[in-house]
Amino acid sequence: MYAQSLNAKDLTPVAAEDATKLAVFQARIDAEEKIEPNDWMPEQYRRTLIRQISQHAHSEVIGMQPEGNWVTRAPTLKRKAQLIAKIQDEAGHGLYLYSAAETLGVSREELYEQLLSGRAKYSSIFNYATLNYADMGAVGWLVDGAAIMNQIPLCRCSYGPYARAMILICKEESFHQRQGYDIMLAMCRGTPEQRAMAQDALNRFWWPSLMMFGPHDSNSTHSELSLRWKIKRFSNDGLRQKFLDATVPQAHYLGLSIPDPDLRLNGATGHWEHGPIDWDEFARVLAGDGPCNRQRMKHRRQSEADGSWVREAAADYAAKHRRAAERAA
Ligand code: BYC
Repeated sequence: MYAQSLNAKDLTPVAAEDATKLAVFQARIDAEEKIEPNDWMPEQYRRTLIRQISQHAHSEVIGMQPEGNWVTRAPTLKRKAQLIAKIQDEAGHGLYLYSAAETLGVSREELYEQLLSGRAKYSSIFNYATLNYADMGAVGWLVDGAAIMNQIPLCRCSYGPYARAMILICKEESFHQRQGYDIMLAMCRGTPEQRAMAQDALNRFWWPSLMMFGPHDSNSTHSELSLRWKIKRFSNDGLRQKFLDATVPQAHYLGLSIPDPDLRLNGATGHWEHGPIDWDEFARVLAGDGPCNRQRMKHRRQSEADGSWVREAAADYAAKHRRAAERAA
């Protein structure tokens, strides 16, 4: 079962919160204080964070796959080393984020189970195929570019462990974005064939990158509460706009054209405006029917199974040392 339509939301009803505690909590948020694991927090705040942080962690883990596809075929030693470093960073981001989620009282095993059973979501973008090496450029430039736009404000998230994890993650994402743009630049300065590959990669990754920011604000179920609690600092559309304004000039500098006939600069506002996003495609990908959903989950489950002997050996080794320490005590 590969659908992401079923998700790992905790559906047990949330009991009414104590009004006084809620008011004190909101005052702390409004005063920009960080909420820490042992502080009182509304149950809905805890659940929202577990949902968002774990989806984010799963995205980092699944996000290694489209790039892993190109490690052996990256054109030079430098490009291979960069790609391996980037993939390794993403594994690290996943681990930081699972740790941040654990501070909210959920176990890592539970979160893994939600991903492997298909109940948890991960970012829609990782269900698209990486068909040629220029896709490594487009992923770095656009996907990591969109990720940074979304994640820099998360460094100011009201929940301390998530906000602190995001600081290192954003620094590394910034390197990822630059290496992606560097690939695009090299290809756009290369042969006509390389230039065509870069344009093709942009054509395929443009719209899925805009979708990464989530549904329009009018259809975003969680934004209102997440903004009030300063989990999110900007709305989905607000961040999509920032991404558009930053990225369109970068595409022009590369000499590439954005695959959107309705794209226009609004002279009055100074902002770029995009054409309609295909939300049916977004819904299909979230429902498990994107180009690579099945492959991504199959691969993830296989890796989990292949690695089980390592986990068992590590657990046995830890138990042996625990027993030895108990005997010596
Ligand atoms: N894909 O009410 P909304 C990365 C879901 S970057 C799948 O607006 P929210 C990386 C949403 O979960 C990518 N699902 O939700 C980069 C909700 O469903 P549920 C990861 C999506 O949470 C490079 C429903 O739609 N980044 O890791 O307020 C290399 C309604 O949406 C998507 C993060 O996770 C989507 N694109 O806002 C490697 C950043 N968009 O849960 C790795 C942290 C929406 O009700 N996350 N949905 O079933 C966030 O900032 C927010 O969760 C979002 C969505 C802006 C993504």
